[in-house]
Amino acid sequence: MRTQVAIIGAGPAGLFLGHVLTRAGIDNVILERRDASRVLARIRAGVLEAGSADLLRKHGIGARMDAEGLPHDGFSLAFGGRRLRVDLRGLAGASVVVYGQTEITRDLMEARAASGARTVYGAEDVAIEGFEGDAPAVTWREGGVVRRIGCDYVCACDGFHGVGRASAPRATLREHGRAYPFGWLGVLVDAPPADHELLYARHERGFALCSMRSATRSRYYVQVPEGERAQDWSDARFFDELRRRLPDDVAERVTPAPSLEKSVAPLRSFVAEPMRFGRLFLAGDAAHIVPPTGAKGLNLALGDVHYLSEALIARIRDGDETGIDGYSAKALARVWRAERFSWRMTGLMHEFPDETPFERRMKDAEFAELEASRAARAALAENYVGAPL
Ligand code: FAS
Ligand code: PHB
Repeated sequence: MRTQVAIIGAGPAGLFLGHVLTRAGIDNVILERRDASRVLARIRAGVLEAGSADLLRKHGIGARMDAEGLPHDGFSLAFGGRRLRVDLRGLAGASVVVYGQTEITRDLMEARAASGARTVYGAEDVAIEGFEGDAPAVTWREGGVVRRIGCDYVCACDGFHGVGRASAPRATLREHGRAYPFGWLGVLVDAPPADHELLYARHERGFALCSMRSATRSRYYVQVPEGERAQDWSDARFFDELRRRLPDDVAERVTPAPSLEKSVAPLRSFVAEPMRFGRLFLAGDAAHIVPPTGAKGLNLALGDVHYLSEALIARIRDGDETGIDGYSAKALARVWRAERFSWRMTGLMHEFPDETPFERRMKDAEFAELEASRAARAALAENYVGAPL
């Protein structure tokens, strides 16, 4: 078998890349380890930057987002009994769209099925070969049979634990990052949100986040110690802890309901450099991870795909190599800016077990700075709505 671009991973990065390449007439095959229902069952990101929403519209995949997504002009921070609204529209001239990653994945899966482009679900033991030469190939096991597909380029959109970064030459690959001593326990419930906008709350018991998926479906998170297991948390225990961390008026508006999904996400900051190794490219979580406090993970993945798809189209269609030669540096510039913002928001809003009294006072002072300075709030707003592509 042969294709022009082999894509590993059918999460949002892989599906969006396949979508854009197919619309450009470039043949591509996606190889996904899990089945489609497992991919759709994951509850992940909820906030789209304005630039990401524009990307989806530009590539004809934004109709349901525009019909069902919730535009948000701001969000709030709660801190030591005080509350501060960050006016995104007024401070940064842009909004964000609340539209679940699951829905984007569903829209992309439907578009791909309609296009007839090939996706192999249940592809086991995917391996990449020859990417340092000019004839790369990908192999996998399907129904016990080893398959092989030759290609011109391989794009690893296979997440943090994927085979793409693991295949990169150790002598070239540089990895940076840290794990945080806590995670996020998240629940999804069919109940109206506690508020019409998102609320990020810092409390001495730990961080909490009130988010949503629609006017009737809410998404809540509480910070939990690393290693915590979702099965150790009943719904009642979760909502009791959530309410203890929220301002009283918000806590009263939280409507407990049976959890449709409950999971713990470990938090880490991570960047792999470079994002290109010969004819192998990394995109999305395969190359970088941010703590979800800044709502950047999915948006970075879509931004990588924007740069990578433009580069591959220019190379394959016009023989122009400047895009693929510049992909890694261009994507990483945006990645590092989001990494810093996500790391800073995580530091400000979470309780760290080994925090000193001085560090706590520095956080109090940073919140006071946000209250006192429009410029400080504008800088936060600019980062939250996202850097221009
Ligand atoms: P993904 O991990 O989504 O997709 C990679 C795909 O590759 C998967 O389908 C996987 O099955 C497949 N794959 C892996 N290895 C493979 C192999 N060897 N062969 C074939 N296929 C393989 N971001 C936010 O903004 N807000 C959040 O609240 C948030 N919560 C998150 C919670 C969790 C538990 C995780 C892990 C991430 C969360 N993120 C969040 C970040 C998340 O949204 C990612 O940024 C987003 O899924 C990135 O998309 P992809 O790069 O496509 O990676
Ligand atoms: C979500 O709704 O899942 C969500 C929203 C904002 C974040 C993280 C997660 O920063």
